Formats: sequence, structure tokens, C-alpha cells
Amino acid sequence: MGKLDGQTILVTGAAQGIGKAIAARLAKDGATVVVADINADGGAEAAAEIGNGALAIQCDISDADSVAALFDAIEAQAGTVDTLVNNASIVPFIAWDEVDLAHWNTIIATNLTGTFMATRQATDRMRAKGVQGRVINISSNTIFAGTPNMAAYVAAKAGVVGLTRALATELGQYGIAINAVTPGLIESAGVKASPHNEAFEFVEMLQALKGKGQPEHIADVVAFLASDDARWITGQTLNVDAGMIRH
Ligand code: NAD
Ligand code: 4PL
Repeated sequence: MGKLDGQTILVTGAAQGIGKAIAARLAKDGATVVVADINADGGAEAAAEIGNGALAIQCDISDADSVAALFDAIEAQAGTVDTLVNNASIVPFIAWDEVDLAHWNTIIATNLTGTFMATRQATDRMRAKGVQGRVINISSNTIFAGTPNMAAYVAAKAGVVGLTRALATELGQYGIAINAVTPGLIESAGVKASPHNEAFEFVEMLQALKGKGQPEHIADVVAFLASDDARWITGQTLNVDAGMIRH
């Protein structure tokens, strides 16, 4: 008996990193997980590793047609999505002087508009089927810290929290809850391969609890938010960063 038995849960950007850890944890709790990622091979490998009927569907979350096709495929193969985890994002490291309009548009399209499009699809379908579902948005504690070298990213992630707050009101009447999580620096595959990997010492100095943030630290909290234990929570932003930020 798992606390997520019977749920179909879509995790975007789940081929690696935090998304993959979330998908694995939710499957362990009994959910049928859909791994959606722009990286088709990585997504297929992650789904095979995760098991419990996990399926992989390739999707570019910044592309409206791709997102619509993803939800059609899920409906056909696994039924209506009960919980959507908006995790897919680009995590850039770029000085302000290099932030041009092309970069800005790319980051907003994936990290904010992608979350909008997936949420539109998921909640429209929940309402049509009378599913009292959940949406869990992965934001970032950079929206509180004002972390440098990712201005467009920070703006997009703050937008995700705004969307979370607004939609909690509009979707509450259908019994649909929507919350956000703001992770601190996490040693994901993406971070390990980027200059963010050099920031752990500085970030740990600011943390109340010591250690290196791991994808599982976020996955465990998402599993709670997806479970019935969190049924009275909506419109909230849960900061998960070892106490680096107190807000
Ligand atoms: P990562 O780069 O390791 O993984 C991101 C995944 O998203 C990859 O599999 C990638 O292929 C996928 N993706 C990227 N663009 C996509 C698109 N257009 N369509 C579909 N999939 C796409 O990143 P991560 O560190 O695991 O981050 C996961 C989430 O956590 C992101 O929302 C990120 O902003 C957030 N976050 C990360 C940290 C951190 O320190 N790692 C901190 C706070 C928040
Ligand atoms: C504290 O979301 O939250 C670096 C890179 N440092 O992506 C993040 C902190 C990064 C973060 C993040």
C-alpha cells in the first residue's frame, strides 16, 4: 500500500536530476509516473529504471503542439493526469551583460510558458473528468536570494509563484490544489555539469542545516504535496533549502 496508489502523475523534465528523483519517489509511493522530457533517450532510460509501469513520452514543454500531443498520449495510455509536477526548466549560468532578448525569450518560454501550457492542459482535463487533482510547481529559492548570473531564470521562477497564487483561487472551486516548491542549490546532473557546481561551499555557509542539497531532498517534499496528507494546502510556496532563506 503506497500513499500514491492509483494516481497517474506527470513529471516534466524527468530524464535526469531533480525531476528523475521526483518521478522515482512518486513511483515508489505507488503512482503510475509519466516521464516527459525533451531528451527522448534519457526519458526512456529513466522510465525503465523507475519501473512500476512508468512510461516515457518525448515532449518539448516550450512548444504548444508538443504539450497538447503529450496530454493526448497520456490520456490514451494512462488516463487523466491526477497530479502534474512542472519541473522541466533550463538552468542557465549567464552574466547580466550577456542576457539578450533571445536568451530572455528562451528562458521564459521553457521555464514559465511551459509551466503555463502544461497547467492549462492538465487542469482543463481534470475539470472535464471531475478529477480533484493537484499541480506542483518547481520554482527556486533564487527568487528570494536574488542569485546572480541567472536574471531571466529568477524572473521566470518568480512568475511561476505568481501563477501558483493566482490559480489556487481560480481552481479551488473545482477542488484542484496548486502549490510551489522553492529548492535551494541541489547537486543535480545539470548543476554538476555547470559553473553552479562551484557555489556549494558558499551556499552551505548560508544554510542553517549543513550538507549538499540532493535531488531526494526535493523529491520527498513533492511526494508529501502529492499525497492526501497535503489536502488542506493550496496557493503556498514551500521553501526547501536547509534554511538558507527564511521568508
Ligand atoms: P537538470 O538540468 O539536471 O534537468 C532538467 C531536465 O529538464 C533535463 O532532463 C532536460 O532535458 C529537461 N528539459 C529542459 N528543457 C526542456 C523542455 N523544453 N522540454 C522538456 N524537458 C526539458 O535540472 P535540475 O537541476 O534537475 O532542475 C530541475 C528543476 O529544479 C528545474 O525546474 C530547476 O529550475 C529547479 N531547481 C533546481 C535547482 C538546482 O540547484 N539544481 C535549484 C532550484 C530549483
Ligand atoms: C541557491 O535554482 O537555488 C544556484 C542554480 N544557487 O539554479 C537554482 C541556488 C542555483 C539556486 C539555484
